[in-house]
Amino acid sequence: MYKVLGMAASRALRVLWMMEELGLEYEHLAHMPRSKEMLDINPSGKVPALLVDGQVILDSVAIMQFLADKHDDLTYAAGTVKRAQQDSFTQFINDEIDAIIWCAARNSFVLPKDKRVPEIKDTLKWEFTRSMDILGKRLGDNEFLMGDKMTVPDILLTHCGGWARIAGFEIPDGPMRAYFKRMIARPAYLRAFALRDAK
Ligand SMILES: N[C@@H](CCC(=O)N[C@@H](CS)C(=O)NCC(=O)O)C(=O)O
Repeated sequence: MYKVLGMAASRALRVLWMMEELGLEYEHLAHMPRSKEMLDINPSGKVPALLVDGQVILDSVAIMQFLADKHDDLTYAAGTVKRAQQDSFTQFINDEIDAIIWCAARNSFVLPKDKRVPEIKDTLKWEFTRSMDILGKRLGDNEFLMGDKMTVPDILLTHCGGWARIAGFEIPDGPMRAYFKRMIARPAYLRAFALRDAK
């Protein structure tokens, strides 16, 4: 059985949501970042990690894409143009959304106090709005980023949207706000989100 390591109030939520969308059996071990359990399998101590067949996979996007490929769902097949377009969303979201919110978090509470540059947050908010605008244009009238089919970057982006709101970033009114509202109403998301309260 799959084991998902990492507390749900973290990027582990992406993996838990993926498990729920795919209807997979898994065990959730809600370890904290930098806990002994995480440091034992990941020198950075970061979450999430997936244990499968006695092997460790690190990084939420690698885990999500592995599960999608393995179970042939929520993805286009490798080597197709559609898959390249799907991956282009994944890369954009990692570069232009996740990286921005993560930079804000690092400069708020992750880095040692004397290494933080709190003034950077205004620039990050400006960049975030610009990224949302670009994604809104790419989304257009589609239900999902890739059109009618939900894929890995939808989970990545929706997770980032919730994280951004908690971190004080404004989701501009318009297509992206409506998209996030639709996505977080999905039963699989709600089941994964409820794991945030689990011990
Ligand atoms: N790119 C990695 C980032 C993992 C990451 O930074 N996780 C955070 C929690 S969401 C963490 O463990 N932070 C602890 C630290 O930076 O020391 C992924 O997507 O899994």
